[in-house]
Amino acid sequence: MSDFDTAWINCHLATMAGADPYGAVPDGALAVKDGRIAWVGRRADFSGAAAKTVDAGGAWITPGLIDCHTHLVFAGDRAGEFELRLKGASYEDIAKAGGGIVSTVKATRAASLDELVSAASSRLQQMVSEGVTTVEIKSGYGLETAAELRMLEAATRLGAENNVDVLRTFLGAHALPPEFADDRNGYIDVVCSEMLPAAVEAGLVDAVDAFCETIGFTLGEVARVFDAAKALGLPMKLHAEQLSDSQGTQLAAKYHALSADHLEHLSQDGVAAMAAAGMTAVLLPGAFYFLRETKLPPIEALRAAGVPIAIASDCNPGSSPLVSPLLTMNMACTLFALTPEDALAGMTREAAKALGIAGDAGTLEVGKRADFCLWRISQPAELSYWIGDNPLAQRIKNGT
Ligand code: DI6
Ligand code: FE
Repeated sequence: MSDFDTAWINCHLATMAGADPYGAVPDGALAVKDGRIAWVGRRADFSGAAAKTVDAGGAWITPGLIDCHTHLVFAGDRAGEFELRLKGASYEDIAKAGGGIVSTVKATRAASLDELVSAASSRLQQMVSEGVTTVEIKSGYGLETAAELRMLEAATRLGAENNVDVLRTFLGAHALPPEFADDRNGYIDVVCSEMLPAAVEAGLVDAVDAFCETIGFTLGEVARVFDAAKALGLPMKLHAEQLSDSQGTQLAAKYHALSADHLEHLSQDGVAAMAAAGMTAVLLPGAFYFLRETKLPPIEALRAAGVPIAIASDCNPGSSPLVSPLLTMNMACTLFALTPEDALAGMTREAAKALGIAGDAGTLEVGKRADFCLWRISQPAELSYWIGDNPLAQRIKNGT
């Protein structure tokens, strides 16, 4: 009987754990058993028998990348709105004129489950080809029970068909659907007492999110959604302070949400609330870039308060048509001045915290899922450095 199923040698490890930069172990070894990491450390210290030993050819091994905030499932695109914005219309103007999220809702409602899966598959495969092993996918373009369930079913199928862990977030409170234009309360009623319970009943929900914004939902409306989530025992996340300081973060902190996401307009008060509640900040440089924002999230204040900072693609058709985790890391460095080490942590260890799966993923540590990537690079900073290159040599999911 072998101690391990497979061992990787002739590699350097960026474990993203421990005190050293990148948790680096030069000339390391990594072994897996039953889909979990069973040994990690210096090759010189490695002992035990492996059924199979892989010479990694000097590759760097990192944890599998985790994209912790995406709207990957949707139909159609909004390239026309991109053109309008470049002619002077703002994202908010377009939303108020009945375009924006609502126009993707029309396309998504009209799409079948197969169509949703097939449109999202190519986006997911791009992410996987750059080392993604876990992805969060939100609903929120259905905004009626059947279509929200269909989106969440599509997300579930995408995970199974592409060998990726998918976490599904219910985002019924993403935008007000046109048929409820004069009845905001009525829509929140449906979200809380019909859509969310039906999605939970179908086993399709891992967390609940909402869009707290002037063009989204108010603090009171979000609180109703969070009360419903809490009653069902679901963790919460919030799109907060993206376009204005609506103080959604403080509300999310009261509910001990896992994360608040976007945060360009976050105040010092909001930072303190996040720290006190043990929340993770999810920064989305793709949306900042694509909406040509100029107000930066308060990165120094978040760091000083010890708030973990994750980064994600926010892949969606309106504000961030971004399907590249490596470009997301590059943008986090160039636009938000994260270090390459923080960017990699943001797509691994801290992203796991934002999803509540830190016990299981995000670092190379014994006991965690054997999800990792082998890269043809000479130092880990290269992962954030190249623009449009993909040095992935191999992606290992659950040990194979
Ligand atoms: N904020 C965003 O950036 C995405 N959703 C949200 O609440 C954009 C979604 C879209 O424009 O389709
Ligand atoms: Fe988003």
